[in-house]
Amino acid sequence: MNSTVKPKISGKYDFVVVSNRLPVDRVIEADGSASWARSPGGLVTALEPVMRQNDGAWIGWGGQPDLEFTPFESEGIHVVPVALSAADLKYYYEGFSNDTLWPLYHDVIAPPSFHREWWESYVEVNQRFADAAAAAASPGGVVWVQDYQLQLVPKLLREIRPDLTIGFFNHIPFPPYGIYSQLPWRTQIIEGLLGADVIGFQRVADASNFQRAVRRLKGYVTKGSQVEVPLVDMSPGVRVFGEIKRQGSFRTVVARAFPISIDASSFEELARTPAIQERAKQIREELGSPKTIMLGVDRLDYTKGIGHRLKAYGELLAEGKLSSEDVTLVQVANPSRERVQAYIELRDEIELTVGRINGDYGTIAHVPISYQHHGFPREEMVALYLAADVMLVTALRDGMNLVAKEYVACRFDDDGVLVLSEFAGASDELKRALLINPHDIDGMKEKIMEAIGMPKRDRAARMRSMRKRVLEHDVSRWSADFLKVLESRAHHGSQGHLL
Ligand code: GDG
Repeated sequence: MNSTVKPKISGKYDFVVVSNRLPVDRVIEADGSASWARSPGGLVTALEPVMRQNDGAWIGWGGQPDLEFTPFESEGIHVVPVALSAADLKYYYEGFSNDTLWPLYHDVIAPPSFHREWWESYVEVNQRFADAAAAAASPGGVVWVQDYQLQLVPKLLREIRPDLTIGFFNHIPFPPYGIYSQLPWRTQIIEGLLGADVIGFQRVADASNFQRAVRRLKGYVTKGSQVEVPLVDMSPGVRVFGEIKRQGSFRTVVARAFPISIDASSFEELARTPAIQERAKQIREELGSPKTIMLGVDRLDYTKGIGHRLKAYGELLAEGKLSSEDVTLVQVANPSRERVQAYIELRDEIELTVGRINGDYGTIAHVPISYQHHGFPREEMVALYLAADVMLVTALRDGMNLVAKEYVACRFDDDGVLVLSEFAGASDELKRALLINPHDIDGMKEKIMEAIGMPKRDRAARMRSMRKRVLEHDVSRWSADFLKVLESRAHHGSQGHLL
C-alpha cells in the first residue's frame, strides 16, 4: 500500500467479494430453527479457492428483509450479511434494479420505469454495501463487486478506501448509448463504475457500448480497453479532451470483455453418474417415449424469449410439420421476481399460450408441452439436459446464458443439438450451435426442424467443438483471467500499491 494513503477504516480480509445476494441461503427448519445453507452457484464455486487462499470475505444480502445478522464463517468463507428493509427491497431491488436497470440494459424489451425515490434508495443501499466492503477489506486489499445492482459501489468505495484495488463485473448486457442515454442518472452510474480499476463485461460489444457512453457523457479518452480517468474531475463546462490532457494526471481503468462460464467438469461428472443417466431414460419414458424431446430452461423472464419459442413451436404443430406424438417440449420456467408487474403479466401470457397449444394440439396420451413452473434440483436438471435431443435457448437479450453452456458440458456423449439465440452472449463462443434470430419466427422454425432432423455425424461434430470451448474456458479460468488483470492494476495502477 502507498504509505501516503491512509484508509479511514480497514478490516482484515485481503480479498472481498460484494454481491447483492450472499452465496448462502437462510433455511428455516420445521421446528423453527434457522441455519445457513450454501447455494450452489458457479460464482461461489469459482471464487471459493481464491477465498480460501487469500483470507476472503463475501458481503451481500441474506435473502430476508428487516433482519440483521452478525458475520459468520461458512466452509472457509467469512460471510458478512448486509441488512435490507422491506422498503429497500421494494425501491432498490424490485424497483430500480429490476424494473429500471434490468429492462433498460436488456434493450427495453419491457419499458423501464424511472422513479426518483427508487434511485434515492439505490444510492443509499449502494452506500451501505460500500461501507461494509470498506470495513472488511485489509489495507491494500482487493475487492470484486458483482453486477448491476451495485454499480455505484466502486466509486463510493474508492472515496472511503483509495488504497484498495477494485474490480467490477457486469453479468448482464451494457446497452447501446441510444438506449442507455434514456436513464436520468446515466452520468452518475458511469462515474460509479469508473471507480473500479477493472470493469468486466460479458461481450466485446458490451465493453464498446460502455466506452462509448464514457466518451459521450464524460469526454474521457479511451484507448483500446483502457479509459483515462482524470484524477481531478473536470467541471461539465470544460469537458474538452485537450484540457484533460493538460492536467496530465489520470488513472487508467480497464474496461473489457471477460465472458463468464460454468463449473463445466462438475456438470460432466454429474452427467456421467449412472443414476442420472437412468433418470434421463426414465424421463423419456414418462413423457411417452417421443422421438424428440426439446427442452427450455429459463427463469420466467421476458428477456428469455419463451413466448417467441412457443409461437414457433405452436406454428410447427399447426402446420403439421410436428406432431405431439413425436415431439414433446419440456419447458422449465423457474419462478422469478414475482412481485414485479411485468413478470406477473408475463406469467399469465406464457401460461395462456401453453394452455392453448396443449389444448389445440394435444391428445389424451401426448401433450406437446410439459410446462414446469418450479425449480428442480441440479441432478434433475442434468438428467433433463441428457434427455433433451434439442435444447432451445431463444433469448431476446441475455448477458451470457449459462444454460447453453451447461447443456454442452453435460453432453459427454457428443449428442444433442443446441439452438441458440445470437442475442445471448454465449453465441460469441458457441459458434457451432444452430444460431437464430428469435424475432424471425420463420427462421427459428427452420432451425428447429433442422435440429430435429440433423444427422448424428453433424450433431457429434458440432457438439465436440462446443464442448472443447466450454471445458477449456470454465468458470475458474474466467475468475483467474479477471483477477490476473485486476492484480496487474494493483501493481501498475496510479495508487501504486501491491497485492
Ligand atoms: C444472469 C444473466 C448470465 C435455472 N432453473 C433451475 C436452475 N437454473 C440455473 C441454470 C443456470 C442459472 O440458473 C441461470 O443462469 P442464466 O445464465 O441462464 O440466466 P440468469 O439467471 O438470467 O443470469 C445471464 C448470468 O447472470 C451469469 O453471469 O449468464 O445472462 O442474465 O445456472 O442452470 N438450477 C437448478 N434448478 C432449476 O430449476 N438447480
